[in-house]
Formats: sequence, C-alpha cells, structure tokens
Amino acid sequence: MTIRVITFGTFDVFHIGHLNILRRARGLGDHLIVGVSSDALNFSKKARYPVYPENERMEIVGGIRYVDEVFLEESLELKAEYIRHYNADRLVMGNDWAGRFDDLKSVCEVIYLPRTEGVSTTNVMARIKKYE
Ligand code: C2G
Repeated sequence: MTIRVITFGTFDVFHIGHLNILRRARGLGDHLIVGVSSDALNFSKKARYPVYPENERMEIVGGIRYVDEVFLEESLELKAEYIRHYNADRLVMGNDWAGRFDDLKSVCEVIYLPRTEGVSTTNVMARIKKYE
C-alpha cells in the first residue's frame, strides 16, 4: 500500500529547516504532496508578501528530491478539502503548529515533527542584512 503524505507551508527564502521537514515528511510515506501557501494567503495572515513570489517558491519546493507533487494553498480553511482531494493518509506539520490541526484527525492521521532549532526565514534575513 502506498502511503500519501501531505504538508503545507510558505517555504519563503528556502533554508535547512524547510529541507529537514520535507525529508522527514517524505520518510513517513511513499509520496509527498506539498501545499505552498499563496502570496495572497500570506498577505492576509502577516500583512506582507513573501520575499519570493509563489511561482518561485513552488518551483523551489517542487525541485526538492523528497517532493513528488506541489500545489498552491489558497486558504487555511481548506485543509480538509485539500487532504481529500489529494487522497492523503497523513498530514505532517512542524511542532510550531502542535495541536492546531487536531480537528483534521477525523480526515487523516496528523503528525507534528520537531522544528529545526535556530533557523527561520526572519533570522536568515537578519543575517543577510548584516552583510549589507
Ligand atoms: N519549519 C521547521 N523548522 C524551522 C522552520 C520551519 O521545521 N526552523 C517547518 C514548519 O514547522 C512548517 C514548514 O517548515 O511545517 C514550513 O514553514 P513555514 O514556511 O514557516 O510555513 P508557515 O508560514 O508556518 O505556513 O497552512 C499552513 C501554513 O501556511 C504554514
């Protein structure tokens, strides 16, 4: 039986924490589907657009060897629909989201993985700024 895993994220200014979670998510199944959050979704959440536009973030994530399929996540409220549409058996998220998707346990298995310590998009951007 093929186990289909799904995960979501912005994956802006792609870094090692992103790579780690994708590798570990893929390790929990045979097929990894990634919902990349749209620019508009990010704007509605954080009142700013990501550094990299959605088409580039989708290309980067889709080019990672652990990723089998990518799509654009246009609403946070549609997770159950996306899970059903992509026929996913497992939802994997970093533990910064622990507990937040427990209501989806009626749709598929929900697994939270530990985040990679000490790296974030904000922190990478701050480091870049020091070089300017
Ligand atoms: N992540 C991680 N370690 C880090 C940074 C991120 O494991 N140091 C994980 C997050 O926990 C998440 C994934 O990488 O599972 C993507 O992170 P973000 O791009 O920050 O995603 P986010 O903006 O949290 O979007 O629909 C869900 C949201 O859109 C998630």
